[in-house]
Amino acid sequence: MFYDRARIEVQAGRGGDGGLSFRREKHVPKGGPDGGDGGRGGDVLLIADASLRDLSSFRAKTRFKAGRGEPGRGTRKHGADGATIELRVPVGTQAYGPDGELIADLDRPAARVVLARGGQGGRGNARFATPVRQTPRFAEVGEPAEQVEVELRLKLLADAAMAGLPNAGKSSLLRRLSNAKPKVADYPFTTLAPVLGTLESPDGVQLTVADVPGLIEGASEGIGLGHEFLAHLERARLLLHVIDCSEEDVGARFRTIDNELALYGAGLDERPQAVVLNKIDLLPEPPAFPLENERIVGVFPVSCATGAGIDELKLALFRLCPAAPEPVFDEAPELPEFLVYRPQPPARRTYRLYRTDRGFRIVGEAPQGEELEAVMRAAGARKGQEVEIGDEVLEWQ
Ligand SMILES: Nc1nc2c(ncn2[C@@H]2O[C@H](COP(=O)(O)OP(=O)(O)OP(=O)(O)O)[C@@H](O)[C@H]2O)c(=O)[nH]1
Ligand SMILES: [Mg+2]
Repeated sequence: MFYDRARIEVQAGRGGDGGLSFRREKHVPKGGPDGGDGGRGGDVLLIADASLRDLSSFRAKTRFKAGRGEPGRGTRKHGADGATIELRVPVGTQAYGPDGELIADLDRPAARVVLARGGQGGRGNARFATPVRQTPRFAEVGEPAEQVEVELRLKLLADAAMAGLPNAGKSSLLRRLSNAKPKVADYPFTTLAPVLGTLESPDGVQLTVADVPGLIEGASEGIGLGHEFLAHLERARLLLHVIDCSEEDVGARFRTIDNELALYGAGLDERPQAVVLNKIDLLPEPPAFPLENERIVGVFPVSCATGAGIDELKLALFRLCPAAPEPVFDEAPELPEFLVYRPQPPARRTYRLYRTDRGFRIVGEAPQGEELEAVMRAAGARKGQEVEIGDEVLEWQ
């Protein structure tokens, strides 16, 4: 099986609390504050890994939780940062947020994005000592962590992708054109999962071509196998529309597929198509293609059985899919910027939360109601502890 979708739940680590501690030395009854800062919570990252083929690694496990920051301790010891989690996904993976919004597009090897950011550690009480406040009996609570549910969708990145009815000879063509060896058989729906092949021109230019399961009428509405895989055509620069020309009415069969591409949307109805008239060995002479259409950038009669027309098609592919230009750096090379979309930065908090020796203190615009409860729960408030908000002191229930 080929897994091109996965739903995962990720949680970053909460920041460690600041330490609340006073120096203890022999013969010194009460030393100054020495609580260190809490460690940062770990992030959850997605990283594009060119060695992965699909998202099957998320079949077994779908929940990921990064490490929390350790609390700060006495003698100004900084708490350790929480462990970050790196989730590896194939190149071409897109991440969608809870409302279906695109969060990130990992469209090249080593692209990385932070899905959930760990909380900052709280400051220890050593940081709050001033000449007038020599014994601060409070320390900052670590920030809560982000948590998000993400849908991962793999959309193959290929220069050209095959489109066509079952049995047209798409897999046979990929075998002829590239190094890939997809299964070929004389029944429809032989290909059940997309296959990528690479072809190389004599001067070393590489192209990737995707073989995608056959499409049938209604594919755009979910009929047959093709629909699930139409997404893999979305990012191809060129469609190789393969037609078995030994059968009747080549034009009608072209239109059936073309119509499904248009109904699917996502720009497939505007994508240039190279029409491949396959199986010419079964005809006395190559047929003419009856349609004129500005999206058709070429018509190629071929036989995957004999190899006729294949070299011409290969040459045309290199012409039709020019290599993407290398990025040019005028000045010092910039650091690569892979991230396309960023998750919203966490809203600036309107308050600060401190731990005191009797409970907690909130300074600034305190949250209310359920939000307050959630914040206090995350901070680890226990029944009976004091929560000081402005001039008010509550007993936590
Ligand atoms: N005579 C002849 N037969 C061909 C040619 N190309 C493919 N075939 C045969 O057509 C049948 C289907 O070929 P496939 O390459 O599996 O077709 P496909 O489009 O990948 O089919 P699906 O994966 O089912 O969508 C096989 O029996 C092939 O041997 C050709 O040029 N001439
Ligand atoms: Mg096939």
